Amino acid sequence: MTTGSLLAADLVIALLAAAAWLGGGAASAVRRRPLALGLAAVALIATLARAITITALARAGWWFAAEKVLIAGPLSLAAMGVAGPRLLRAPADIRAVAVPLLFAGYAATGALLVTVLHGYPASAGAGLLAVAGVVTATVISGRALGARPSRTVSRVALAVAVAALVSGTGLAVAPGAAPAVPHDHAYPTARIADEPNRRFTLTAGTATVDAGGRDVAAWAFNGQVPGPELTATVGDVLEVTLRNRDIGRGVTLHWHGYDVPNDQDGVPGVTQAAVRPGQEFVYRFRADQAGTYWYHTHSASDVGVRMGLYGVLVVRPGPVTGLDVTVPVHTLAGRPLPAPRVERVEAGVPVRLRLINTDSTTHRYALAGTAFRVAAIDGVDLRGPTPLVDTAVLIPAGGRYDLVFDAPATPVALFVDGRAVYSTGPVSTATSAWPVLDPLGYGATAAVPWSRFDKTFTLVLDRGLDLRKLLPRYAHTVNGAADPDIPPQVVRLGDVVLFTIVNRSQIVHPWHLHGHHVLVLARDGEPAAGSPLWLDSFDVRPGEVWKVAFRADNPGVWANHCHNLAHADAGMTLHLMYS
Ligand SMILES: [Cu+2]
Repeated sequence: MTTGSLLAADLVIALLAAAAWLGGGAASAVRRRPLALGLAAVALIATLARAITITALARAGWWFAAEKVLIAGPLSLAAMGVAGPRLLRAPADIRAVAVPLLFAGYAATGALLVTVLHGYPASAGAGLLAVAGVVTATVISGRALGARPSRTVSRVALAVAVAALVSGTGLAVAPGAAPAVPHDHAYPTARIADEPNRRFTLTAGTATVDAGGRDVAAWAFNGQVPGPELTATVGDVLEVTLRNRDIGRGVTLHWHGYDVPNDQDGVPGVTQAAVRPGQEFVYRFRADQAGTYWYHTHSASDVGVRMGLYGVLVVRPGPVTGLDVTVPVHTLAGRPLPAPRVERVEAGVPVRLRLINTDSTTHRYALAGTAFRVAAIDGVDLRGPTPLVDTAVLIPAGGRYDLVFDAPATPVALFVDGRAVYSTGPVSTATSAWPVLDPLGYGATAAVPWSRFDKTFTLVLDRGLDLRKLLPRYAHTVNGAADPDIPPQVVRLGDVVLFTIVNRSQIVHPWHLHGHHVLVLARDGEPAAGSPLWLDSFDVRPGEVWKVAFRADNPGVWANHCHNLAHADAGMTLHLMYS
């Protein structure tokens, strides 16, 4: 059983236990004896089963189980201790166990709420708040059912409630002594002085574009979705003038995966001010990395990219040989892009398909009709890629895979989530049952260039209630906090930095660090066993633990966030800062 399914199972069992205790309490209050006893038995079994799931989660990693062991554990023990003996005495009047059963129900509910609303790390405040809630609800129920709670119980309830309030709700991590990320300061640009030889102008504006045969409202660069394809050869100096015609939320250009100098990175409020309607901003950088990349707005990025403000950036090492095709996949107004493309290719021609996922969720790609190799991931060539046949690849949000093959005499077709996107003729192959490539075991290994790390950081990805803003929100959190309250990660130039990224939520988080490619060291304790993987976008699935490392060689303030852009907007963004 994976840790992800254990997390889901634990949640279901916790829900079942809480519902059964509460149902048993309610049934006994109205003297439905068999129903009350039956529900109590279910509750007892579910509570015992939780001991198993919590133990297994603790073995998978303390991050997955901390608040369950420290808060749910004691609350469950109290529930069993109070309700169990009274049930075993089999009282003549079943109503006598109503309050103990309800107490157990409140305890189980409190523990569940701590996991769902608070999560990691466990805090004394959250524990006290849960206990205060349980005691208060029990006292109120007792009064309603005519039981007279002792003065001691009432006093204890009051004391715990006061302690919970005094210690803070614990629903957000205090920012502590970490330095703040500078926002909206003056933005000095140290734009490189070299004379550009590749010039582009991108004008952002509202537009009506064709998406799968239907006109839809979009935000577009130069009136098209995707925007113009920007191409360059290694050594070129690019100059891109961004103009905003009428996008009220502002626009910027972020060069996704391209490790440009910090002041060219296009993060509004951090590396530049957003470009407002009527304004412009000029980006200039040297194309020193070959590979497949893309650009997109980072201003109101969730809605901006979804509405169409993105395009392809390809940097080639030299002149094109053979056929070089870019396939940027996107969902615009619910319709898949690009439109299917069919072209004849002579047998023997070398083909490179540059697959780009510009959506916020994972896509599945299957190339049918030929053997192929994955030549590069996230713009970086793989070492010793071997031929693959009838194998699918999963590309995370923001990620890129380059597939290469020599065109066979028979047609080939690329399917994205079962839809043919590119083909050289008719192909009817069912690809849905194909195995999926695990890039951590693909290609030829090489030694990790570092044996020790100057800085280590752990990022625990979760959900939680964020009360810092005027309106409470159910945020996507890192280490229990949401943007802008997540402390920045401070490194020095030259540091070798290790990230441990833990997903204890129920959803995939495609992780994306700006300005650096990270080397994958291990996933779930298993060392990466294939070609070195230098990634800028990787899916951390529920229950997974990734270890990645990089050398801090690009000074500045860098966004470090989930590339499901709705999650990034809802709190899952922090920053890497050079001291
Ligand atoms: Cu996410």
